[in-house]
Amino acid sequence: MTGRIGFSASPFPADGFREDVIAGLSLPQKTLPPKYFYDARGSALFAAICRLREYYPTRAELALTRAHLAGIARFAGRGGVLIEYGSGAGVKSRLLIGALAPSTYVPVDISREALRGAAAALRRRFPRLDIFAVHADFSRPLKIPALPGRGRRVVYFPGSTIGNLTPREAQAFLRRTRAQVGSRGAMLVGVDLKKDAGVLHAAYNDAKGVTAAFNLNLLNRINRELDADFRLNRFAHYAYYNPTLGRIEMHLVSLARQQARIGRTRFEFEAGETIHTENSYKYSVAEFRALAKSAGFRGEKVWLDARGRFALHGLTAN
Ligand code: AVI
Repeated sequence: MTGRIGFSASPFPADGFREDVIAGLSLPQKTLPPKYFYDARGSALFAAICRLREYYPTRAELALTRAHLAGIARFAGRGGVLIEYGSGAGVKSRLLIGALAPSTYVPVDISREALRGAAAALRRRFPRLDIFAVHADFSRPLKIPALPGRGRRVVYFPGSTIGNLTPREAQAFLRRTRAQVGSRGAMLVGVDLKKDAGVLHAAYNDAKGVTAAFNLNLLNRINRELDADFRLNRFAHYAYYNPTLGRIEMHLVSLARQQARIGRTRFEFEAGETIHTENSYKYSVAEFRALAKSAGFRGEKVWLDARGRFALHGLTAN
């Protein structure tokens, strides 16, 4: 029997790009939300980051998934409903689907194109699998429509994207996920571990300048989509590890005193002033378990890669 394929769109808040950018640049510490990195060029640059020698998280997570696949499948169980936050286009998703043999696979992503592409590719690889793609922004409260599949719900959230939320946002996000999977459900979440600051610094300051291009592309996108006039050669990429807060901070530094216009709104920049574009929190196993506990999950299992750089947490309802 061939699997069914479905597509649903959760009601999207009106496109808030302009409002978010203007609100963020009006704060005392100018800020831009990292979710806007991912236009077509930003997504291509992020894919290039994942292949960089210095950017270890992608390889480390894939290696640990391969090494511990049988244990991960035992924890998550077979034949249930696998919900992935992300399009499911990657090798890790295929490994997991192969090992868990879910009755239904539900990729949730903000990009319609990424979802359609991934669903078509998965359909070829797993012809019997029911795929129910949901076009939605999972960083906001999410209503997944009644699912056709039966069985335990397991949410898969790889890539340490949870690290791009503040701990408070991550707690709220985990709480919503806990409600979504129910009392019998589980979550598999990829989390980057705390480590030597030099290794972290190199991962976000690569020699080829791909991360710099990724960061600056945000201004490019604002120029293109919001009728703005940022001069990209007057801003520079700046990323460092903040040990007190346990996070990489990415900024764009203004190289001169200057103005930029977005539509009719003008913004002033002092020389050396920064726009804070991203946080990437790093958690020890104990820190992340404490966060998960505060959101109603129990950290039941954890798998690490051989070099102890990255963790996949297996959480169950508390
Ligand atoms: C998507 N996210 C987990 C990446 C990270 O490492 O925080 C985004 C990124 N930013 C710069 N390099 C990669």
